[in-house]
Amino acid sequence: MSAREFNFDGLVGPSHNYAGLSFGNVASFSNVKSASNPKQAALQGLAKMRSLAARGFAQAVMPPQMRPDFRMLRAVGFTGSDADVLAAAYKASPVILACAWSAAPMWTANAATVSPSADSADGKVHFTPANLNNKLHRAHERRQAARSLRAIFHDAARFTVHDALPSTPAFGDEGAANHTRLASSHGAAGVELFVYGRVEFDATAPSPKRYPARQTLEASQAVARLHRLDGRRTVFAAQNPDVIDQGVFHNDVIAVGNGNLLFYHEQAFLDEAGTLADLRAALEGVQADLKAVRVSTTEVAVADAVASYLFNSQLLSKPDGAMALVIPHECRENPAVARYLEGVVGGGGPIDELIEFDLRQSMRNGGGPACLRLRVALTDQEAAAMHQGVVMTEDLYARLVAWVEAHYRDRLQPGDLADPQLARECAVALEDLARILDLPGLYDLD
Ligand code: SUG
Repeated sequence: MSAREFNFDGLVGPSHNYAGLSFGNVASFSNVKSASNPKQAALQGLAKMRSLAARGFAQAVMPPQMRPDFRMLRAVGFTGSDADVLAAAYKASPVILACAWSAAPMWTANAATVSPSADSADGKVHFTPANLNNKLHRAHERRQAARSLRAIFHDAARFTVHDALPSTPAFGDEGAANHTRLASSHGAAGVELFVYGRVEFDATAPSPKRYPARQTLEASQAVARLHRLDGRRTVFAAQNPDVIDQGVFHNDVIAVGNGNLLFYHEQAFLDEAGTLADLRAALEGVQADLKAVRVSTTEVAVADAVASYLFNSQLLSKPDGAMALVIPHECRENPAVARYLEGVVGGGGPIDELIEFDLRQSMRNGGGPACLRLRVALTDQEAAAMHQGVVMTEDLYARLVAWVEAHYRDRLQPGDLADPQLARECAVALEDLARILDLPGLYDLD
């Protein structure tokens, strides 16, 4: 069946800031409390969307979430008017206040796990919003993530948006950042690879020592069940705990797949040979061959992969069958990675083009090109059935740039998060955005 992969990029929200909230994410910790530029962040993300859409790649936008999350602040005991709540939270716990303001929903690879209709037993596209249990600033994203997905994929005959998994450590789920689909084409039945960092109910399973493993095997298995995947075409692989301890907090920081290609670092998996063998065996069932592009530690050290986000790139299928690799500027600035990439293009391999973007505002919080997008493979009929107001066009791009210019600040520092005026600006901006995207009920404004 003819299908395309839509990339839903997160539109960076007006409260983008550096609060150092993600223990285990090196960039988030290194840039804590530096000043951010939300306007530039949003424009950088929009420039990427526009450019890929102009190249003919199917591109859509995922709206930001309403911040601050007053519901969360009130649930933990801050009372009074909105201004009182902000002042009290700032005084008692600036870090909780920062969590309520976080613009982290911009990294839509963590919004949900998505299985296309070609993979599910009921022929529907399945979405499970990630519960993001591991971090307070992300654990409150699931509500609006489900609401936004249901607004966009409202046709229940074709799409199922599940509730997030139970919010408990056993089911820690980070969405598509730990999930890759391999198939001969976007419309063909494929193999879904779920990568987990720890096993809740097996104390003997290896787990990281320094940084948290955010995804559990139990969560990955639950998502596969919900999505009605075929066990013969589903692979569960353990992430190498040593790389989690080196800052690889999601598998998409060290591996990426597209089509039948898996581009990965030799240290990505706990059992490299076993993972590849499982993928090969599963792919045989759909008459596809695995193409594995393995990067060795001598070519690129894990620290360089983490600093440059080489693997947090997007692999995009082009009409001629080759693939483009979408990378951040940081890849060119890292000597080992730049050297490696010189050999990739023109080397006769499946990747014949590099597309580079300036995403520094996001990168400083540990979010690269692949973090910023949620992949949704859709048949032509499914694409026609989703809400059209989020599809990136030149017209939508122009309207969103004007919207950002009108509503966003170009500098935010920690102290600004106590400012009730900023909260009002964000609310006005998002209400206006809902109109632009033609999604009037997008936000729950009670
Ligand atoms: O969850 N950073 C995000 C980055 C998410 C990247 N996503 C993928 N790899 N798919 C995180 O660690 C930093 C927020 C702060 O520190 O203010 C943050 O949440």
